[in-house]
Amino acid sequence: MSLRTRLPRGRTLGVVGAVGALVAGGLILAPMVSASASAGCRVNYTIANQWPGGFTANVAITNLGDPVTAWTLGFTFPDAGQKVGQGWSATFSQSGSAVTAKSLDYNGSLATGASTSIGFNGTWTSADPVPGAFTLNGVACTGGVTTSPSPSKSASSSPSPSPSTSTPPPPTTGTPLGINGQLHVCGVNLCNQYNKAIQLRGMSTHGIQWFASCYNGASLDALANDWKADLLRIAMYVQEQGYETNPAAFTAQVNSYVDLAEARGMYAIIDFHTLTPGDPNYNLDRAKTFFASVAARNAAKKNVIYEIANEPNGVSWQGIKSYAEQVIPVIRAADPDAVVIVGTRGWSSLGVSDGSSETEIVNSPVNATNIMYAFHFYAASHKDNYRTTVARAAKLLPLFVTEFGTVSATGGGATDLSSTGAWLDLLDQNKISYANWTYSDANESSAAFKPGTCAAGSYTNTAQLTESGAYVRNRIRTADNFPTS
Ligand code: IDC
Repeated sequence: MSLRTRLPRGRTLGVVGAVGALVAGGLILAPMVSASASAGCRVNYTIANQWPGGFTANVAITNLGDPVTAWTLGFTFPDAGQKVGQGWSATFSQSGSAVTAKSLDYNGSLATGASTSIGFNGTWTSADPVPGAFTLNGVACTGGVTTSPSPSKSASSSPSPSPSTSTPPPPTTGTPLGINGQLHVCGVNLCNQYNKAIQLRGMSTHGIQWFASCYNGASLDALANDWKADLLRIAMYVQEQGYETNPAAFTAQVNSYVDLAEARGMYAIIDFHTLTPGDPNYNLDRAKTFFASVAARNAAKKNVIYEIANEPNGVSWQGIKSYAEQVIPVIRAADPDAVVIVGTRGWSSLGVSDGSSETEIVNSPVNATNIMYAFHFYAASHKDNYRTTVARAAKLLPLFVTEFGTVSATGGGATDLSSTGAWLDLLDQNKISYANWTYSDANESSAAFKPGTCAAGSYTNTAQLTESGAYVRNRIRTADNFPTS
């Protein structure tokens, strides 16, 4: 087994081995040959959250044996009806009731006594007993398996993707970015630097190739201070006179908006706004070039979230997944800790607009950690059957509503504020973050401002708001109350 091949690594085997074995609980079979390793582990398996049909499990692993540079955790569910869905901080696979979780590059090295945390969302038919037969690199975890009681549903207890987290200092400023700092995905939620689930609420730009006059210091002051928004989504179309026509200029424009948002304490979603054609693979090479550049340039910033494909359409989930699994490593290579959002089938409808559902994602999630899935709606077009899907999927997948409209899917027509209210209540209840289409003065009812507002620079004049803008601003500007402890 793998331990044998990984040792020794310039250490005094006997001493470390003996210590490891002793800590493991004393039941020692002395090493048979000098080249064999001491192995041992302790596991704390916590059901952090549960709901009808599913649960979130956190698994803390402590290496009680010799240092390892990669590990595989094994365990067995009490019955084969229990399934691992999306996992984080490890690569999970399952065969029957047997599960394995393999370490990733950044958390494979575990010194003697060191711990790391992984987790996953699972499905079950009823709240089953915890799994057993835990092994680390094939050796039974004799150091004990403890379980923690399930906390209340609202408690946020999932681990950070980074293996060792120290408690950050208290917030230094009152901005959304100042309070929340670097974000990460925790279970099905977006979590802040205190590992607490948060919801971000903000606005999407219109196409930045058309509405550049709407994005400047004054308009973003209004978004941060008058709207009290947490978030600006930067919609960089790829076609329709967008990125493909001048990659360098559009990359620079996006970066300048990231900086404007950061200076005002707001998060920025860099949206690779693919729309027509709908298969993101058409733009795969452009996406790699673009994201390599913006991820390297913005790696040190804490306010950037990457959205790799706006609205895939006319493409299967497998096609989207393949695209994501090629673009995400490009981002991670430059900016390892940023959250990445993946568009979903049927114009980011979780497949519903194609007659499918979230099940295809749950059954075949993108093989990456620290990611979320996009859901979009237009309130006058997408109603109860979409809401039912989101309410169900929110328990299984980390969702981010990176775009929604109060109007029809054309971006025009009458506002439907009753449907919009039902949607935003659902998102609030599930702490699903959102951005509204659009913070612009486009001549269409989805725009927040009346035509001419951007030329006049009158962003804080509420008489300039459209019906949609007035409604969404009222929803967004209510207090966030971001949790810090
Ligand atoms: C719309 C704009 C409209 C523009 C059109 C084509 O509002 O002015 O002419 O795109 O580029 C989406 C897309 C978003 C659409 C929006 C409204 O992500 O690009 O913007 N919409 O149709 N998905 C569903 C609706």
